Amino acid sequence: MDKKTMNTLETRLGEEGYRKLIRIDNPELHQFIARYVELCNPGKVFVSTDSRDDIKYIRELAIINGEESRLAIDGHTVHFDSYYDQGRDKEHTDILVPKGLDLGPTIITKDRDEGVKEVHEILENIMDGKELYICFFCLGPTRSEFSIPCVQLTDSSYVAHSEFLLYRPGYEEFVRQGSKARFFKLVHSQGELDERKVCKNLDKRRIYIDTTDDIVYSTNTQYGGNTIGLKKLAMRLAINRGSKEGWLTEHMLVLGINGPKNRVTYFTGAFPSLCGKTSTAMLDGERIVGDDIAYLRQKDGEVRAVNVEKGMFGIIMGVNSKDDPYQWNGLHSPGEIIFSNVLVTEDKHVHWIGKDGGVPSKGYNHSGEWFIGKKDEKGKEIQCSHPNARFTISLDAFENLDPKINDPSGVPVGGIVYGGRDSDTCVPVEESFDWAHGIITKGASIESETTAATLGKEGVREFNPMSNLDFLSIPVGKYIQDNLDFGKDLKKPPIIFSVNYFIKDKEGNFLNEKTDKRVWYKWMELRVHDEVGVIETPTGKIPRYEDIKRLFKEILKKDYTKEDYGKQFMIRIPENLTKIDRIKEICETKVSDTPKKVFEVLEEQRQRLNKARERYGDYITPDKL
Ligand code: SPV
Ligand code: MN
Repeated sequence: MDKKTMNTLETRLGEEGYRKLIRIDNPELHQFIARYVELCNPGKVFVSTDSRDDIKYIRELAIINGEESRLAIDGHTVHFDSYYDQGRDKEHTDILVPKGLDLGPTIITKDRDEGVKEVHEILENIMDGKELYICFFCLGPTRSEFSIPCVQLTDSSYVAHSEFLLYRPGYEEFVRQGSKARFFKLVHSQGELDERKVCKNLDKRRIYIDTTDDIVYSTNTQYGGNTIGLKKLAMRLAINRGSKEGWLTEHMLVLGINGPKNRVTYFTGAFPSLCGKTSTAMLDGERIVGDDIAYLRQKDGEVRAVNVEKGMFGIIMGVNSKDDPYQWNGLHSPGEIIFSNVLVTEDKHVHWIGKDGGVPSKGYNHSGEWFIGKKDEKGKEIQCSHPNARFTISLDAFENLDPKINDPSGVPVGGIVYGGRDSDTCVPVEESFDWAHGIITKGASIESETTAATLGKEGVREFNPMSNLDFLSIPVGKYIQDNLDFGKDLKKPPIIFSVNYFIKDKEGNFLNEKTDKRVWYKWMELRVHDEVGVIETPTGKIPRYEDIKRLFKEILKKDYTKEDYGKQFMIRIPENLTKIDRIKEICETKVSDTPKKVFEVLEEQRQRLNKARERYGDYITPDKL
């Protein structure tokens, strides 16, 4: 270690902190920490190892600092973000690019030199008089080829506490990897807080991702999606790294489906935020591995996936005892949970939109003191909780956790599922013809109506390839090509499916119940093993009525009628054709370097749709095919 670095660390970290840090033999890490300690200038520094005591220290500070408050159930706490800091701030989230690098029009970028300069100015002395927490984590299981060590610097005990719930501790992994560690660096400061302990300087909210140096900066924000560095921020770094090395970082759940004869078949699934991803990962009777981010690698001719995380930052809106039994139980048991932006009642219980029981008439929420009918500055009625209110919990709180969660070699992937918020085009479940058809017409063609997970207007149909658009740090065309290439040279590629939980009839009524998805996954499980037949349509392969009817009876104890099947699985030719037009136009105008294969596969699909239309008309029920 050079003298200057050593000097800084010795004086600023204190004896114990210094001793903990130098157990990690990595000069780049030491320099990085010294640099940001000097810049942010905290009053105090705490270096955390993986020990229980260190983690407990941070957890307790979150209460003492007022970033979290205790609730009635043991271990439960609540945290609030500013009323205007309730979702990912896409507008101020930029990939920093060196001069000459163009990521295309759909990815927000900023000149790297300018961005670093700006954020360094914001960070200067930002931690004056505060405590800085230096924490180490590992993305993916430890001792694995998937492992990516990360160091997080933050002055928010809430952020650090959340990360200990969500990620595997990584101090020992850093010690093990020493100077070989190719680690990610995350710098966060919430900046000044007001008396409610929420960010004051939202005008200086910045989230900058520097893929050249593997550093992420986040300032003047608390909302988890903007601050929990290991989540969507490190994800951008991992996408960039994986693209260079031939593996994938996906916005995907990982789920084990129990098949016949005690067989478990693993699926990954990509859905835009607030489109049923967590409730799919928590499917009744199945096994969760992960609910948000997965790394996928090829190994011996098959695809293996890991959950990058070990906890859940889940959406709480709509969680109820009937549809979400595991979450319901987890959220009502003692143990560590951070609720955010929910309603807290006088007796320190929490309530949220869509919870069982009536809405309390008053309480405290992200808007401060709250009562039914309260309106915000713009005259908009404030609901009891924010639609993007969340809970942070470790997955081991759930009885349906798959024992393979920490397997260093991941789980084998039998199927990949893509879905979006689509009210009028795709059938509830459909298999693709092959890898390229699946990647292009199912994954790359996801369109979804926007939700409260991001700041801005809701309900606008947006192009969102693999549900990953918000997190891409490489050109979209390159990303699609990487996905196409990933399926080559596999002995038996995973089967690619699409699902649509949001299909409606002409009158605007949902055609399915939330629980119907249990049947779709059991059907896909059988398809992976080629144990049920299909009906070919112009857009893919759909279930036969008799198989689905049997599964509805077995799993949901429901009589599934031919009429429902006909409505749900009707092929909607006009909507599918206009979707192709939209995707094609976006790929021509907004995506740089779209692979040629995309246009070929879309064109083939168009021809199949046109042919079917000539023969059967615009709306085709499966019995005609
Ligand atoms: C999402 O919005 O997709 C999330 C939560 O999983 S966030 O951390 O905001 O990304
Ligand atoms: Mn997500």
